[in-house]
Amino acid sequence: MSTRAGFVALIGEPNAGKSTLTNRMVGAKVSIVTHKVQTTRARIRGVALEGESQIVFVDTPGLFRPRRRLDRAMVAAAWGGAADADIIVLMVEAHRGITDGVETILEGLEEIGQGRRVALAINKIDKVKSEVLLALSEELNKRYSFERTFMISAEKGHGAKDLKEWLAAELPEGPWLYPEDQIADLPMRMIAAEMTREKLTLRLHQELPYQLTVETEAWEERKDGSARVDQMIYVMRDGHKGIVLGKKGETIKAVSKAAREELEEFLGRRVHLFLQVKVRPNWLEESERYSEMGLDFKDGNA
Ligand SMILES: Nc1nc2c(ncn2[C@@H]2O[C@H](COP(=O)(O)OP(=O)(O)OP(=O)(O)O)[C@@H](O)[C@H]2O)c(=O)[nH]1
Ligand SMILES: [Mg+2]
Repeated sequence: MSTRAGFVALIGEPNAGKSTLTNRMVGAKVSIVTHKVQTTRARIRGVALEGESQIVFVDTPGLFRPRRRLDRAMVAAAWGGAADADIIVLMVEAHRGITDGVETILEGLEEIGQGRRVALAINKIDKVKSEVLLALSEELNKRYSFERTFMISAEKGHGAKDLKEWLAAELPEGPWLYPEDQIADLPMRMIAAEMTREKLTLRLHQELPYQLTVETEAWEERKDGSARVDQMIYVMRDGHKGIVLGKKGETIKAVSKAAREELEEFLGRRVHLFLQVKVRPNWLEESERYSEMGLDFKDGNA
């Protein structure tokens, strides 16, 4: 039997459920998920197996109208992910339908989709009635000629198997791209930083998550089998530092505990996690911050 392998880029508006679907397909949490928009900042590759096929899911940042440098770098990373993929899957939220944002993505697909295979996945079908779904599917297929349409719930799992089997059968024949047991293509220190950023995002109010970034500064393997991990949280203002720390350090303590527990589960061993907060008013304009995130600083040029 011959093997198949290739890249499947998941694109869509912020919050469409791209990371949720990536994790479901991989069967492990490789990409962070929150209820807030613009959670994913760079391309995260998650590796899934289906029969003789290895499907490399490329989870991308949401596509939106970029205003700041970070926005532009994120959007460039998302379209870049689509351009490099064997198959593009556009994810649209069932209950939101064809928003202005979706319209803009459809326009972008006219160019990026040329000569590429593009499928549609209407997500969050658990939130709407079937009549709504059929009408939305028809309307979207009028606007763009998708090769296939899937109705899914990335969170609950409906339709995910169908989509996975289809992708597995459609990828090009060829040897697998990663070892059989690899589930993500992202350095462990970056995965660990993302876990902390997720916990921070879940705890802090709306605007702040965008204003911070997390970097793993040191990773030390200890003789007893545990790891010591030191991370820096960069914020832009003094006031933000206070918010991240919380009253009597309560917030950062809770974040640290939650992130450590997740990291321990992922690694299957003990972790000592140390978090620090630094005010860095200009971090959004520092190229080193972008390379740490896995983004190209130059992509953010206006
Ligand atoms: N009800 C429902 N919620 C979902 C489903 N899929 C994802 N969600 C929720 O939608 C929110 C956003 O999910 P993410 O996976 O982070 O979305 P994303 O597209 O990666 O978002 P960005 O990284 O910001 O671009 C989270 O609260 C998920 O739990 C679904 O099928 N049904
Ligand atoms: Mg995401």
